[in-house]
Amino acid sequence: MFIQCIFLISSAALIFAGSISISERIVGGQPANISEVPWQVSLLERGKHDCGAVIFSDEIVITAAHCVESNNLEEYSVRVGSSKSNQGGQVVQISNIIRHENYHYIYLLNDIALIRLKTKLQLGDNVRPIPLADRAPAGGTPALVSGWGRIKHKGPSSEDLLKTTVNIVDWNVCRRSYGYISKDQICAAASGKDSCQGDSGGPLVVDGKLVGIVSTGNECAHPYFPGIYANVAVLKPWIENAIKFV
Ligand code: 4AZ
Repeated sequence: MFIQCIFLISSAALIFAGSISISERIVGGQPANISEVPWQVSLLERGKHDCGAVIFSDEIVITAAHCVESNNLEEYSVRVGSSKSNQGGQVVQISNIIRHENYHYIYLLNDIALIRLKTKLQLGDNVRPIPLADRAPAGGTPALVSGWGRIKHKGPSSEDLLKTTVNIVDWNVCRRSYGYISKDQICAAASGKDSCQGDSGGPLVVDGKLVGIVSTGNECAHPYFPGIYANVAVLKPWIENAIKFV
């Protein structure tokens, strides 16, 4: 009886501890000032934050293809230079979108798109392009991800910009988690920390270079499933070519 009691109490404690860690298993973010990640963009759909994006130059931003599936350019605009998703900074209309030709909307392969802005961004401390990575960092490398997405799976999103640090996951390890991922994808994870819905299209950064674009994943901060990002080093030739046409 005593043993059973101890067992019951300890398993209740385990369940309790488990539920705490689940409820804390959010993006695990801290507030960020836009000046810390001045390349961060909010992609607006009909005036409301829908996705992240990244400043490539004063007239081109990069986002996830799954963020711009509509061909109606009028639906989209971008907000730059603000830590808030719903106010401040510069809001600019867009004039063109190119999605990757081999974007696959179910598997989210080649989940990348370029957006040309109607008017040039005024660059400054809060509005800066970020260079593209030439190579994917090794597994274990810490990377910074930021955005206004959900603070946990199926949870609310944040009006204030959040950032968190995740570690690049070795490609083969990530492939084993999911069964299949593609070479144009790179994964990152950390306990209780992840990107989530609404962060898509936003930046994953190592050493001041863009290594990933938030793409997808199974839930958010799931212990067995890393976040999946478009692999910028692999997609760089596509980006550099598509810039000529967007
Ligand atoms: C999404 O649905 C999504 N944990 C984005 C990122 C992640 C999961 C889902 C990564 O847009």
